[in-house]
Amino acid sequence: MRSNSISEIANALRKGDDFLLTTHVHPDGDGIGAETALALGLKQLKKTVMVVNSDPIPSNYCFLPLEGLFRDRVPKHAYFSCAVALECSEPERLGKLQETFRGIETIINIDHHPGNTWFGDYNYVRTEACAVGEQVYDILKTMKVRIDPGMAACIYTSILTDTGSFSYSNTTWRTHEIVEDLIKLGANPTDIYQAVYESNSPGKIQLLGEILSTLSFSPDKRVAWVTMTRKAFKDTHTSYEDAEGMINYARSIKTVDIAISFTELNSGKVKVSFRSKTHEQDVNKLAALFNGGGHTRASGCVIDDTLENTKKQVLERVLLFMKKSVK
Ligand SMILES: [Mn+2]
Repeated sequence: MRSNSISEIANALRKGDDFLLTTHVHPDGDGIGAETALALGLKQLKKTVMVVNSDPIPSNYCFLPLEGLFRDRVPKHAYFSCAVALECSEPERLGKLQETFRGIETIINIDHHPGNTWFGDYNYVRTEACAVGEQVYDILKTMKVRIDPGMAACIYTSILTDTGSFSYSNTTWRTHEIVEDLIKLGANPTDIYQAVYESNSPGKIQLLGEILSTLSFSPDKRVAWVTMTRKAFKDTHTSYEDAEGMINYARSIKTVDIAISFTELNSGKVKVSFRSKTHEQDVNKLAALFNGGGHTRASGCVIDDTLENTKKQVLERVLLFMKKSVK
């Protein structure tokens, strides 16, 4: 399968009239920034647009110009000629929206994950894009949309969050070239950084304390893991979204090559996230052992077992994996 060209995607978007946009379950900064920027761009082109996500938007992204675009769920008799999935590597990532997508004639799949399953009628998959927000920027430019300050803030947020504030290896000259343009177009780096990273609730920082107190290591200290129990969320009045990024504290330790977080979900299943420091430790392969996926340096899976059993089986496999990866 080949990715459609950017002009083919632009043409498909021009042809559509009634759009449904979404991103993956538990939406992150990239997905929210990308869907909002694209929705505003399509509105400028006089299209009818609705954005519906499977899960709520974390409060630190509510400063974005979301108003009038989002609905909590798809209205019963709503009609859409075209649906766009942003940052979804496979239909399962659509969550509650999966059913609605089945009934829509044209599906456009825009993503940068290497494991994308090409489920769209049109697929724009570019693994070299640092964020889906970068892909949306290119699409809007191709469609000659005027990027206003609100849209610039959305795309900036996508790129800021998906590059770890311009620190991950997906940060390139092109990232900075786009960001230069976004700042010229009205995105404010200080305001956006403060809204995204310095607007924490007291409970979120208490949750961080709870999570860090569970930090554990392999004997050689190359693997570190944290555990997030349902009790920790309950005690601090926080939710799953508040734990986003906390795994990075484990990865930030000098000796650590692979960081893992185990999160007890409300469903009783356990979400396992993997982060690695270098491309030499391909955690996408690790997640694939448990029917998950993602990127080389960030991946995850969900395991239907108790927290204790999940930790035991995952840690056993990870330690084996580390042995194999020693040259
Ligand atoms: Mn992304």
